[in-house]
Amino acid sequence: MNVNEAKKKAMNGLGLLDINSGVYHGKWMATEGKKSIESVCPINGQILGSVAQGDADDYEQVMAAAEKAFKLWSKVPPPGRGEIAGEIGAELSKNKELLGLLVTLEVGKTISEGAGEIQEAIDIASFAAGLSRQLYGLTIASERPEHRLMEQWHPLGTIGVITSFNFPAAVWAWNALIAAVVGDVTVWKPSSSALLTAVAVSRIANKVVERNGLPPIFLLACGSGRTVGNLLVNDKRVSLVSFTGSTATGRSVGEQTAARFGKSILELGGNNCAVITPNADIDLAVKGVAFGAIATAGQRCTSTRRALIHSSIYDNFITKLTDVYNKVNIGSPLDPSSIVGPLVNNDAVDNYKTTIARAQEQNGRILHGGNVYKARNCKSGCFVIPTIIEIDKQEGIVLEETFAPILYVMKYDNLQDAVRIHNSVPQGLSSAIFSTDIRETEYFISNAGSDCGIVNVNTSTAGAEIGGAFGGEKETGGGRESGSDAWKYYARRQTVTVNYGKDIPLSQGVVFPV
Ligand code: UN1
Repeated sequence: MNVNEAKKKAMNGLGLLDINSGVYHGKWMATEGKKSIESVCPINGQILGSVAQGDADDYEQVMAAAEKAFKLWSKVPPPGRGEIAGEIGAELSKNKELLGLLVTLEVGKTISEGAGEIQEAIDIASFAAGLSRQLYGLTIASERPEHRLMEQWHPLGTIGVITSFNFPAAVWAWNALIAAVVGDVTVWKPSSSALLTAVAVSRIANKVVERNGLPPIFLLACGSGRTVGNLLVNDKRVSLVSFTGSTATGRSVGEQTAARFGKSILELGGNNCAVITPNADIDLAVKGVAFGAIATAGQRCTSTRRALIHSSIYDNFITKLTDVYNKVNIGSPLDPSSIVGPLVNNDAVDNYKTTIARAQEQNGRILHGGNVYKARNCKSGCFVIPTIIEIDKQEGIVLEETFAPILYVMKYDNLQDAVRIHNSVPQGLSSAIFSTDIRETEYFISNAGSDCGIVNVNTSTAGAEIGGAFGGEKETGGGRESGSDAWKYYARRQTVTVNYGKDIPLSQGVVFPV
């Protein structure tokens, strides 16, 4: 399939137009007179369509609708909310192929990864549906006679969800569907590089809401970070801001939200490392590292950016890894044989080049790649060759996250050293150890081991399942989303004490004789 055919199929199938409304507040904002942003296909630079942007007035309308919707939605019993999440999952399933194709066209993921992205949203929908019947609180033993102590979880209100281009549907679903079953409403500000996907997903979710006669609980506010983004972050009506993006922007989102005593979930940069010990199943480790470093052209928060390899197996591992890199097909992600699609835009290509130049200045030796790539029938110039750079010292550019397929490889001699190097970066999202020795793997997942929010044994740093809590430590921001009990971030905990006796005994033995 070429871009034109795919564009026709996805845009027609999903009912997308040349100019689409990017604001939903119970109805779709009229597009006339609004500034619109073009969605550019990173495969060949073709314009896919445009999305009209909201301004400060549109934002106000969205917020007013959100506040009204919350009053009604929070009264719906959670299992009823779960049914809506389930129905959205079913609608996403029906449109999985088309939505996946749109993701491929808009951000350049392979067909398989585009479909996987939508599957991730479908999975979270069924998780949220089940969760809606499991929003448990505790009952705690009271120290006072005839007293009951317990905790319950109430919805927060309006949640701002600011997402990045690289998971343009799944990360919305992680936040919006979990928040919805908790009883919240969400205002989504998607990345300007993935606006059509946001519009398509929002339409599907809102059709379900509308046909059930419910108020608008999934609001959309496409607009620039400077207007809509800033308004959301600084708005006291927004109880929680969930932000996915760079550490630099996330730092300021966190500070501004905290300054108004708002809550935030920050999913920021990763600098994920795989440790390969002498006891590793080398072929499995090679596959795990290659997938982590190359998939999504290295544009996942969880992409493998560093590999620490024991010196006794280093040469063998590198030979096998470069063999895999040599066989990897770079080209249009619409072609099922391509494993590496384009980077999202030309800025990303510039970052790739600058990072490689800086690594070389630091005596990094290129073992594979190092250059942009001219893919057949692809005119965008966004294609790059997955790159392996050997380094001796972890410093400078290696401490930074570059959203590109660049893997730094290093040697180590003992596992304690490897863990020290592994942890000596500012970020703390995902990590992996490849070893068949239980002592090594248990050490790595112990408190003395990886300091990341996610740790993997014999599998890649990338590709987390939705059932676990997703997020990381240090400059990754500390937030948790998706599975496990991450729903608690979207709720306010209330401790309840009930006295059912005829006296009023005080805690801590305090006497108050009145
Ligand atoms: C991200 O890159 O922001 O674990 C999310 C993974 C995906 C999610 C990544 N399930 O790679």
